Amino acid sequence: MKLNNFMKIVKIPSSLGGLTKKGSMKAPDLIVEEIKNFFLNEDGSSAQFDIENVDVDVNDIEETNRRIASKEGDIFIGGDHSITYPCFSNFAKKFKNPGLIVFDSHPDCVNDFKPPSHEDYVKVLVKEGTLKKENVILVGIRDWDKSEFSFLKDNKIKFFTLKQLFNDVENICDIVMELAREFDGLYLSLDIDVVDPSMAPGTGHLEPGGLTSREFIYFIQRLKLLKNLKRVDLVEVDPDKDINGITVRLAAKIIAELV
Ligand SMILES: [Mn+2]
Repeated sequence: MKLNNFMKIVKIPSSLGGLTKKGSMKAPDLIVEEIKNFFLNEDGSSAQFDIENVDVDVNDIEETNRRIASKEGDIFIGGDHSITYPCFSNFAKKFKNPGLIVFDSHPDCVNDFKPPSHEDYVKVLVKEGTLKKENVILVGIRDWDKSEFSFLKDNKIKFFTLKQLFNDVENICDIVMELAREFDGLYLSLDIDVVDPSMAPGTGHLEPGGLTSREFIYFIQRLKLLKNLKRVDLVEVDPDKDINGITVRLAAKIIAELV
């Protein structure tokens, strides 16, 4: 992923796909500010960031999605998880066999609203054929409804629940990386709610029993070594619900560790 220590961050201050919660639109500015408070990361690296902003039309999600899809960049900071829909759609056009790894406590396959909300974007990407069902890997699942469970099973979508991850993080990371090598372009989508709410309280849905922040960082520090990793997004930080800025700081550290 390393691009001569120079990375382009695109801020997407949109909660348009967030259904009830609207705080995530405040996250990109705060996270980008916080990145400046890190010096070298744990590998002794740091990056120069070029920062762009998507102009969000609060009355028009489709127009906003078009603007998101027209942006090129390395790291996209949301915003709610629906931003992955236009980001990945644009990304997928550049590769023969694009793949998506998602860290999230939810599968995001509830409905198939168009344009998708933050609860459906995975299902919509698969159903419309932008994302091959065998090219998506979901990590950290621990809350799903019946229809999502059937959708994953019927389509043989690969997923790793927190139950599977428990005490086996290193091995699961090996498996995920092995699977990801098949893709010519890898997109990594990070929903902060994969982390336990005790360590990331600033998010829309507090799902108990999540990854520790250390386990999440472990995955990031390994996945960034994949040469085919071309784009990352980080979503669902809600500063309105945060406590002492812990979640914003964790999000900023995750980005610092990607370098
Ligand atoms: Mn989620």
